Amino acid sequence: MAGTVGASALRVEEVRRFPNGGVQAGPALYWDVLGLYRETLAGIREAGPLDGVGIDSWAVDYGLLDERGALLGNPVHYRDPRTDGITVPVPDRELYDVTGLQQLPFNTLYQLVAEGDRLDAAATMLLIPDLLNYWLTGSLGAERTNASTTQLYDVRARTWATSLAVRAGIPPRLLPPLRDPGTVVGEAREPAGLPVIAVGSHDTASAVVAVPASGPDFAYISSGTWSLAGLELPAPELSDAALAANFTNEGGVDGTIRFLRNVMGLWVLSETLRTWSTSDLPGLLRAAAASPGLAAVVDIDAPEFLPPGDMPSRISAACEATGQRPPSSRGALVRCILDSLALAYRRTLRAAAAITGRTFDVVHIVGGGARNELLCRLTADACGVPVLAGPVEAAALGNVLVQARALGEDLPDLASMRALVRETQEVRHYEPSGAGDWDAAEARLALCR
Ligand code: LFR
Repeated sequence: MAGTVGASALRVEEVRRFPNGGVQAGPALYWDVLGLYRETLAGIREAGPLDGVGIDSWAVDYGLLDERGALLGNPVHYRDPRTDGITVPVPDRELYDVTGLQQLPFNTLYQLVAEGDRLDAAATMLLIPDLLNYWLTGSLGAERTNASTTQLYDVRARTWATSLAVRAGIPPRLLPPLRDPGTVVGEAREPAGLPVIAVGSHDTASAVVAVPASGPDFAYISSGTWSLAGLELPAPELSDAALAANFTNEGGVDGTIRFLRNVMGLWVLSETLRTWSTSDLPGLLRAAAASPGLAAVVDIDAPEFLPPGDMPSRISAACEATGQRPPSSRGALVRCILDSLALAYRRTLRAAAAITGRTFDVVHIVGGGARNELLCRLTADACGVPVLAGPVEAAALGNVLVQARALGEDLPDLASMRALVRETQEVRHYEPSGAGDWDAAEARLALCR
């Protein structure tokens, strides 16, 4: 994406798009990281003269480098089952106290433990954006927002949690110096001299920068492959209630905390389309809108929806296991996915508010899911508050806003960045309609848990 930022001006446009997904090769699911690097270089070339470049991506995954800085093996995809059954000799309460992170099987901590003695040959671990930055500039480092997703970062001390790493058997030499979003990583080798800037390199951190909130009482859903649903806090919330509900405290730009939970997201829908070998999303969404609401709901966060595969069969099985009739048409199945997502948003956002003692009077949906009108409408109905949907390209906007500030643009804080997003980007408004008995749907699932 190429972006332009100025007084009353903010724009991003697509320069180059390429597919990115898991590559199953033999027993492991990998990322094609060299392909991503090649496409990144091509994209930078195609964008023409630039003032800077910043990279954000999904979190938790990494490449290992040897002493010379050469890549040791291909980065593994977080949906690979290699962390199944992996544990660390640190009690959950203590782990949470230090890192504030939700337990997800794919946290970097567990992935590194799963590497076993392959770590012996490694000198450095670089998260994906840091790896691409390293290849662009030669500079080694770990951008803080993404480091905070590893479960190896001390969320209060804002340092690597080295003693925790040691107890888990991870050599602290692997953890490179931390860097803040908004600092310069270095100059690209090609095109020579192009400033490479650390942004909120965790895509969710960048997306939340561009949430067009005007007041303090908002909830957000960064909606794409995952739906990251939660609140922005000034400090981590590490209570027993937060731990029990498995909320995460990820580090944001300007020292904020993203108190949220990973909801399984549109991944379940995209895998469904892949299973059906169709790309007719608009047709399926029309059919879903015409199907009866809340006819069947599933716990979309159940672990069986994490790995790639045949989601329609998994959804039917989940309906049967909870005494509900499985959806009998494609439209009804898509409706079940969207109803279940909206129900999970409601559950998650209400829990976030209850645990923190805060309230929200609006839910912002940013990312690709903001385009999904049915999902936005259902979210407003489920949560009982208005939904403001957009911008779709929130992560790219948050990325360029932080770059622009680093390059001298007058955007002193998140509030000024968000005001610029409000002024320049399209946002759609959905009022709750009162449709659907969401309490009953929630009770139906709770009874079966
Ligand atoms: C979203 C995201 C989530 C993270 C997941 C895996 O793209 O970055 O925030 O939990 O991907 O890295």
